[in-house]
Amino acid sequence: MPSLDVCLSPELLHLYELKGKVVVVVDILRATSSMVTAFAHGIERIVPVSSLDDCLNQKQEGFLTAAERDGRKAEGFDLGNSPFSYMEPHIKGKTLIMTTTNGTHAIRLSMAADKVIAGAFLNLGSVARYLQEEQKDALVVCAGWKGNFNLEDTLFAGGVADRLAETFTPANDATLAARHLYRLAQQDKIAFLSESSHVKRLKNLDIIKDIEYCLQEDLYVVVPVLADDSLVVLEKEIVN
Ligand code: 3SL
Repeated sequence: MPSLDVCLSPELLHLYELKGKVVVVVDILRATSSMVTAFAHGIERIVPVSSLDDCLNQKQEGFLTAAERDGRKAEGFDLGNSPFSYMEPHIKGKTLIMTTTNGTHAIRLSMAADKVIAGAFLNLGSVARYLQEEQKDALVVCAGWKGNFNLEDTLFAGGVADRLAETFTPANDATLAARHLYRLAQQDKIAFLSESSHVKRLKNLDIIKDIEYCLQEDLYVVVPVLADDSLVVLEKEIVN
């Protein structure tokens, strides 16, 4: 039986072997939720980059760009990191260059894995199906916040563990803990996360609707997969 492991922060990634594994990168609030939303609404390709400068250079080449720092849209870019801005018809068929505080960085750090996919509650079922079909050891990499643990990414890791409980072996205590937390939170994630750091941070920016949206499960059938340096989708149902 393949194993399912959880890396609770990108700072711990040096402890994990990525080769031979499928990595699921998650940044529930909000990078990977926005990516999944963008693909579900027809974006063609997302190139995750680490720095604002890299993103700006691509803007000068004519690409659509998105940049977020500390929860806010960075000045001079087309889009920020609200999933609602990825529901607009004008994104269809476009390539997006994207940089966020933690999410895009975590994707770039995971590139040594056999496969890298982007996960969110919005595509939890698709992620679980993908891992099931791959039948390889899997690792959920939680983007966290500036190297710190966060609760919402851990809950997602627990959701993956819960969906795959019959077919994957938990690799260690992080997987077990994540699943326990997910089962505690499952009925009301919003209440469970009400005291969490990033929820408080985003509430201060008055974006509660983003939080509520990102905590919904199985809204989309989409699996964003890294191919070279870009995310593209394998499975998708475009929302009209
Ligand atoms: O850190 C990130 O990558 C972002 O998702 C953070 S925020 O939700 O846009 O504040």
